[in-house]
Amino acid sequence: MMRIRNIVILTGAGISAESGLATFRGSDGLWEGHRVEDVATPGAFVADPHLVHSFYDARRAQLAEVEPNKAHEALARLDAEWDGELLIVTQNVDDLHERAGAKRLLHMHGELKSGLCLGCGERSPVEGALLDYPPCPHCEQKMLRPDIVWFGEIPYEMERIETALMRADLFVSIGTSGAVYPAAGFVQSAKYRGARTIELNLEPSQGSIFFDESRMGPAGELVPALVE
Ligand code: BV8
Repeated sequence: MMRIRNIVILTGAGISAESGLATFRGSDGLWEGHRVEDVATPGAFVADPHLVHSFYDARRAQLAEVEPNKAHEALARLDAEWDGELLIVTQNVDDLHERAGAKRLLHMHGELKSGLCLGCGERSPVEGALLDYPPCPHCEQKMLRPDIVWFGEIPYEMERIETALMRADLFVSIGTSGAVYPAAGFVQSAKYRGARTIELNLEPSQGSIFFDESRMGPAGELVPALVE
């Protein structure tokens, strides 16, 4: 058995499902209420900023009503105890990983609790609604947009992710459908480097064929079992 030193973990909406946050493509999917084109593209924001702010303001407000689940807590324990390299790359924009205590964490698609100023380009923490048009703390202009990576926009920290994937001995994908790139391609990069690849999901993802092992079931059970 190859010695495992460096781990990359990719998480998607499925890891937050048991906390009560809707996934995107399930029957209760977030996109159900809104067509993707309506809310998660720069064009949508230009066309109807009120709709897009309302969509993200509602999701930001919901964070106060949910808690991290056993899967988030297990990853935070791994983060605290693992003496090799570890990077948790989340596609999620919720704050459940950090609230569970994860430190070596990266939000590649941005965060609900962050705003991006269209005036000065600076990011800043956001707690309340952006529909109230709060002033940017850096430049005072009232031009904050959700700090979310929309379709057609470049995900955050891609170089850092690619470097971690090139060094990984183990790649674990948790609760993602494998529908969105470049995240859906990470398993192939890890495999190319010779990493062991494991998928934990409720059902096979679109990239299941690339994984050495697929374990089907709820993240709240599978992730603690993997970490223990
Ligand atoms: C980019 C915003 C260039 C935040 C999101 C044609 C072919 C290939 C690619 C493209 C193409 N046309 C366009 C593209 C590129 C495009 C893309 O991939 N489109 C897709 C639709 C084809 N990608 C982009 O535009 C990206 N940018 O490519 O830039 C570039 C790239 C690299 C370097 C330089 C330049 C930007 C994509 C980001 C879009 N933003 N979200 C928000 O609003 O929340 S995407 C959104 O969907 C999420 O953020 C998430 O990342 C993504 C996937 O969702 P999942 O997390 O997987 O959730 P989903 O509901 O789909 O699945 C949940 C899974 O969990 C299911 O499998 C389910 O079975 C499982 N599950 C449920 N419950 C549980 C569970 N598992 C375990 N336990 C449970 N209890």
